[in-house]
Amino acid sequence: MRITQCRASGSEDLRSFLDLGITPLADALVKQENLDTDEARFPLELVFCPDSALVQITENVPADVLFDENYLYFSSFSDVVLKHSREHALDLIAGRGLDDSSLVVELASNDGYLLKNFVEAGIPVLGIDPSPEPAQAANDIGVPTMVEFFGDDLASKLVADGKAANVILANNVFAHIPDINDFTAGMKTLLADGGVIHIENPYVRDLIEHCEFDTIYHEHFYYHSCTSIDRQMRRHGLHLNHVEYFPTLHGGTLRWHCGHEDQPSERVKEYLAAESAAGMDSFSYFEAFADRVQGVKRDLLALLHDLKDRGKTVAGYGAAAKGATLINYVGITTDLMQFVVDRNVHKHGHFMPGTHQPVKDVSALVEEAPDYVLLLAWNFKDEIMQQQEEYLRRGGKFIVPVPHPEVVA
Ligand code: DWN
Repeated sequence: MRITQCRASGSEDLRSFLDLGITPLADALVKQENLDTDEARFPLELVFCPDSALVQITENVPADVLFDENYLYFSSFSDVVLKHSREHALDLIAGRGLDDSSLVVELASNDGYLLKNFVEAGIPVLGIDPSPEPAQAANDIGVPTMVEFFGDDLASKLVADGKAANVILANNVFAHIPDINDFTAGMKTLLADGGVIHIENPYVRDLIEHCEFDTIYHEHFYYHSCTSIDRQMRRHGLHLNHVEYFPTLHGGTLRWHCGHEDQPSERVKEYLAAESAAGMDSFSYFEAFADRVQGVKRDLLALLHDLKDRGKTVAGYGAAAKGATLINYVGITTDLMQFVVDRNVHKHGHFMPGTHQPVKDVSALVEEAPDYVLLLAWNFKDEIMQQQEEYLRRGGKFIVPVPHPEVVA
């Protein structure tokens, strides 16, 4: 269903600046028995709202379609993410003096990758996640997790049950919720006095400036800036008080610190001023993006066709959601890229959405020795290339697709 109003502000002044076509759901890997079944496809188009300063997709794909039992994303398959999460937890435990009287609640807690660090420190936690598979994996490792969608109703029930949160963690979820106002209201309700909310998401400035268009997919409803976060928090009596930047995480990630109090740090003020100076609160900042995206498509297709014409074989690394957007928008069919590998064993035996490359174990890179590997999970380039020293030693080469396609040995 196409929106006619901004999901955050309600404004009808939505300005389109990128259309990636009608694409399958990026995390909906296809099972063997469904290869001949039509996959659900939805328009993938970005609009900008001057009122909320929020970039968002136009399609509301139902959340229970996006995050059902086929949703196979497990955060624990990245050592970088696990290290980043542990450091985050330890900083919070020390910095906020958390103890056994505290409560840490994570919204979209996935497989317990983050909350497990608090459990190990004896700090009470509660995970909330709508996807049954990762939630079961979290419960299996002792991270109490509810299989629920979060919103203001659930927040009210938790508070009535004595579970106001001293810390609310919302990593890679504040982009994923169709009703951002109900979700934000829920955080306001759930947050104990003096508590802190940490929201972590890729930074829209990196998406634009590094042409990371493949990070656009239907489960990412929003693409946030400090300006959009600041305005969204104020809409619900919350405030953006601090921000941290992690340039290598998911292509560039910000962690926004929010709370009941209005105490912005100097860094928040600097980010808001820099975004205003760059024009990120106006449409002109975004309108030329489509031309650059089409340039990447053109150059990547030319590279892959040249390799095919020269009899070279190509595989993909990372059955990532971003990979699905890239191969479907660019049109990377199985004659250009024969298969994809991934460490996530839950994805093996499935096929990529739309183009149907088989997903294999990472060992296939050495066993089948493709001449080139397209880094679909380019955000983990260093971690992956370090793992694949044997493939590289044997002469294999990697291709990084964005910000512009290039072969890296
Ligand atoms: O918001 C989201 C982002 C944070 O992660 C989720 N909704 C969906 C997901 O997007 P993605 O699938 O593009 O994210 P990743 O984490 O870039 O996907 C990486 C893929 O690569 C995973 O399937 C795991 C795999 N992988 C691997 O095979 N070997 C990852 C690493 C680090 C590796 O060494």
